Amino acid sequence: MAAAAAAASGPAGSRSGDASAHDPEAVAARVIMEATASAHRPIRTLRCFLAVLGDQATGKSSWLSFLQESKFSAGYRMTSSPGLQVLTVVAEEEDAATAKERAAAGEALTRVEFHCLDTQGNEAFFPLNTGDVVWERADAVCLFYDVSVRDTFTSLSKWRRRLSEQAPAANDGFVLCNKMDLDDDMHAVDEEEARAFAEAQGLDFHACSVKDGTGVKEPLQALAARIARRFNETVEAAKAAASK
Ligand SMILES: Nc1nc2c(ncn2[C@@H]2O[C@H](COP(=O)(O)OP(=O)(O)OP(=O)(O)O)[C@@H](O)[C@H]2O)c(=O)[nH]1
Ligand SMILES: [Mg+2]
Repeated sequence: MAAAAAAASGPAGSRSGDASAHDPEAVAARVIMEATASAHRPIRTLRCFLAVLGDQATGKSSWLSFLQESKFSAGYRMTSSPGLQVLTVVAEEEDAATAKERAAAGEALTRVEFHCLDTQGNEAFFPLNTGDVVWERADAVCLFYDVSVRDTFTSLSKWRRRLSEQAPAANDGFVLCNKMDLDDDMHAVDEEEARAFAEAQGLDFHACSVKDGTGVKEPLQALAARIARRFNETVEAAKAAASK
């Protein structure tokens, strides 16, 4: 049965610049270890605070609702203050053979608990109070834009800067281009340009349509896999260092 062996004391998984990242005890302290209810494999849960940022009406809240409820609601209700939504994603392993090997060795399956901060795109609600705990805890960022409104893309540097000022550790994440269901002649941002921007920011690039459900889950799946991989590498490096 499930038994929490260590409560998480803070965000985990995506903080690559953290000096404690190579200290196995510090890493373990940030992880909720569970002797799992699953009959097959123990499950390790990592936690990541993800700030979802972007201009007004780009689809941030719709995306998070879709991930939670698997449905799209066409109405627009403006977000006026940040709200947290928790989504758990199992980190897929590199390939089926590796997964099988790890399962046979009794190694834990990793899942990432994303604490997603749905923010307000409307400038009327800025600046935030400094010391906003939720922003400061961000480990990763999702920069959202609407493919049919160029200004929402050009704003992304501003959103990144705004987050970096409050959460310098939020150096992982992705750019998410939304509303890909709209006709090509409405597309105001070239994908290559957006990919180059994401790369320059050290972020992944994904495109989706929350409206038709295309590409909606992939960004978090990819981020979860990266966080899990980094965690495993950190643990392996610590083990290797300890055995020297
Ligand atoms: N065509 C289309 N419309 C979408 C898509 N995703 C969201 N919308 C619509 O875009 C509008 C804004 O969506 P929201 O999710 O509220 O936008 P937001 O980014 O949370 O906006 P703020 O809370 O003001 O920052 C709504 O009318 C949605 O129905 C999509 O993939 N395609
Ligand atoms: Mg919103």
